[in-house]
This record gives sequence, structure tokens and C-alpha cells, in this order.
Amino acid sequence: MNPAAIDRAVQALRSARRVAVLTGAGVSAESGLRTFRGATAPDSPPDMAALWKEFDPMRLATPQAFEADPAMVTRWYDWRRLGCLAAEPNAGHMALARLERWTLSRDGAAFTLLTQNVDRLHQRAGSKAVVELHGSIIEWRCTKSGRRTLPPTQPFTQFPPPSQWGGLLRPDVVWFGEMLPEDALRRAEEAAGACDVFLTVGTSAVVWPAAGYIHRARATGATTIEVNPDQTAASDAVDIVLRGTSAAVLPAIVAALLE
Ligand code: BV8
Repeated sequence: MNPAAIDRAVQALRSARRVAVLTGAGVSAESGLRTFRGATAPDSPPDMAALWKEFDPMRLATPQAFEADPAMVTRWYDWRRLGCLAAEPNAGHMALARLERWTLSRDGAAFTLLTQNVDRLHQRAGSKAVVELHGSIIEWRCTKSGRRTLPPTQPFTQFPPPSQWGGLLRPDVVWFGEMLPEDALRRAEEAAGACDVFLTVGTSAVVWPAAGYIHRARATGATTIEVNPDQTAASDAVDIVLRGTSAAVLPAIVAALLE
């Protein structure tokens, strides 16, 4: 971890009033949840291979896939749902919740956490202003009524699970080819368009429109900071690159702010 880069990031946050954060699967890697594409935590076990290296997203994360084989898709998502429920927030999640509280303790401040993650670990860590760009795997919704439900913490016993409203239950996530929730798009646009600092953490920055918010923030003059152990599609566009894991870098930033 480059102390000079950390210091530049801390200075940028100290002089900021409006902070926006974008997170991806890498923030949950140190909670034991697999990422989709990029490397996982440096010393992670081999079975932590990226999901899209083992499973085909086009056969699992699209409406067409659900249409073609709802049993297989809901079985796969229930397996991931149970993994998310069993996971615990890590030091990176906790640091982001602490950063939100620190930011909002200052006059005229604003803080928004845009997440692509569907595991709800940010909320369990205490983050409040969370915008779920890609929905949530913890809640499922009826394909007929659109109503949402919080399934029990045990595995479903039937695939696809029937809904009490006459349809099937599907995970309340945004699949490829599906629109992001209107409200999420509005809040994300607002945050990226008005922030002084934009922190992108644990995302390969290849999925749109989420990745676009990094570039949007930069275009409106925000200082952009990337936290990631690896190079990403956004690394060349950001102002400050912090090459390290979120569970190490984020607590270091927060500790320096609280000094
Ligand atoms: C849409 C489902 C409108 C939930 C997911 C331009 C504009 C608009 C759309 C597009 C566009 N170009 C292409 C598109 C289409 C598509 C898209 O982006 N395709 C990509 C692949 C090219 N976008 C869409 O379809 C979106 N919908 O735009 O609607 C529309 C409608 C119709 C027709 C056209 C447009 C919907 C996108 C959402 C898709 N749903 N998942 C689920 O199953 O979870 S995407 C999936 O990828 C997850 O949601 C995930 O969050 C997301 C992004 O992945 P990352 O989070 O970045 O994870 P990844 O593994 O890639 O990277 C992990 C990173 O962590 C790595 O960099 C690694 O180095 C790092 N890391 C590892 N360990 C650590 C770490 N970092 C820190 N600490 C560590 N310890």
C-alpha cells in the first residue's frame, strides 16, 4: 500500500463535502463471497475462483435464462443467497459505514454508497445511504404480481419456488439486459454528478451503466480514487490509485481521517 497515495486520498476526503462511493464484488471477497471476473483476495482458497469463470452468466443472469430454465436459475441463486446470508461484513464494509458517519458529521455534507453487490453486507455493516444498483439476492419477487418477499433463511424446497401470489419467485436482482431500478438510476446520477470525491472500490468497472458513474464524477470535476489489488477498466481514468484490498486500504484511510 503506497503511503503517499493514501495520504493524497485522505487529503481529498478531508476537503470534500459531498462523497460518493461505488462498490463491487471485491468488497465482499474478504467476507468469503466469490467475485465474478477479477482476482479474489490475494491468499484466497482455490475454490474462490471467479463465478463467471465457472458459470456462464448468459445461462444464469439474464431474463432469457430464467425463461428457459427457471429451476436451474433459481437453484443457483438460492445457493448464492444462502452464501450471502452466512457471510459476515468485513473490515472494508465496516470502514465504509464509518466513513459515512465521519463525512456526515461535517456541515453541508452528503454521502451516497452506490453498490453493485446484492448481498446486503453494507447494510449489515451499518451503512445507511445505500443504493442497490443491481437489486438484492436477499429479497425475491413474484413474477406475476411484482410483490417482494423475504424468503426464510433455509433453502427453498421447490425449484422454481412458487409465489403466494400465483406466479414464481425470482431473485430481486437486475439481470443483464434488464433496466436498473428507476430510483437507483436517479440517486446514482445525482450523487455522481454532484460529488467532490468519488471512491470506486472492488469493481472491475466493466458493467454498465454502473461503471459509467466513475467517468461521470470525473467529468464533473470530482477527485476519483480507486481501491483495488488489480488494474481495472477504470484505473487509467482515476486520479488516485490505491493498489490493495478493501479490507486493508479502507480502514487505513478511515484511521488517518480520525487521527
Ligand atoms: C442495462 C446480476 C439497460 C446480479 C449483474 C452500456 C450502457 C448500458 C448497458 C450496457 C452498456 N454496455 C453493455 C451493456 C449491457 C450490460 C453490460 O454492462 N455488459 C457488460 C458485461 C459489458 N449491462 C446491462 O445489461 C445492465 N442493464 O444496462 O439496462 C439496457 C436494457 C436493455 C438493453 C440494453 C441496455 C445490467 C447490468 C447488471 C447485470 N447484473 N449481476 C447478480 O447475479 O449478482 S452484473 C454482475 O457484475 C454483478 O452485479 C456485479 O456486481 C457486477 C459488476 O462486477 P464487479 O462487482 O465489478 O465484480 P468483478 O468480479 O467483475 O470484479 C471484482 C473486482 O474486485 C476485481 O477488479 C478484483 O480485482 C477486485 N477485488 C478482488 N478482491 C478484492 C478486490 N477489491 C478489493 N478488495 C479485495 N479483497
